[in-house]
Amino acid sequence: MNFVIFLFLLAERNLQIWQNFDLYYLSLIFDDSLQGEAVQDWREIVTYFSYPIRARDYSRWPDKPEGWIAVTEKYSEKLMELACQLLEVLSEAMGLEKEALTKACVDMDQKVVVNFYPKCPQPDLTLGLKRHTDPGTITLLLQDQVGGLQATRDNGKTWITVQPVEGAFVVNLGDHGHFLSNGRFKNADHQAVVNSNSSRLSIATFQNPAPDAIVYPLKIREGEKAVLDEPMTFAEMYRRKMSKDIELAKLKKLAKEQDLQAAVEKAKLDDKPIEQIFA
Ligand SMILES: O=C(O)CCC(=O)C(=O)O
Ligand SMILES: [Fe+2]
Repeated sequence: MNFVIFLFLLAERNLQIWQNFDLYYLSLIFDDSLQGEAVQDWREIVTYFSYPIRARDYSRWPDKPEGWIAVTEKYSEKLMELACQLLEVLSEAMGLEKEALTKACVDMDQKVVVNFYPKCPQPDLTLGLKRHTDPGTITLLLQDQVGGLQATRDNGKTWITVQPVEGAFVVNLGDHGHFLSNGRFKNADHQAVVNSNSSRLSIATFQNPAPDAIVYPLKIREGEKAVLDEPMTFAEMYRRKMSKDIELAKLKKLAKEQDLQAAVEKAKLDDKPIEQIFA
């Protein structure tokens, strides 16, 4: 069975798979979804770590439906190979030896996230997944034919829909890839929109460096400034990103509350009944 259909059936039927995940996974989900946000993402996810193999905890992998583990193992292995090949090409494009980027990852981690975006009755009011950049080195995304992924190159002025292509992966560079290339390879902002006609499924495979891998540009060309002030571990880079994102989310929430408060105050002055403000 086609892997996407396989996963799609799982998600569509909302099978026991969700129940097989325990608190450990739930905490990861909450870690990813920025608790400070005023609006939550319109998506459900299943996530697991597939590399390094020694860190796999099969007791936490779902055993239903039959075949899940074997298909998932194969998929993870093939995607690890593909990601390493892509990193070789990118290393060469930077004028470095083929292994430069994979070596900088020390021992590459892989995390697979299955995103399920249910149909949304009012898609204009929400997003399946809010605007973000991926933190890791490179991401390979498989999406079904529904479409909803958008990316921007101009800081959000124009969003481009990434049309699904049957059998093709969307490849995007994460923050780590951006830093290692000294900003030559962009970590494009992206988001996922939802729609009222169909649910949507995508599978993101994140290739990340080991937590203690050092993050710093591998090559700084003449006349360029380093995009980072100092080398740091990937764990530290991730921690800083998360705290910045949480701060931003809190500020957005506050601004929204203040807008609401201002509207209430104004309505009081205009003597408008409160029900009309929220109508
Ligand atoms: O579902 C998509 O199209 C985007 C998923 C994504 O960006 C992510 O999981 O980080
Ligand atoms: Fe992403």
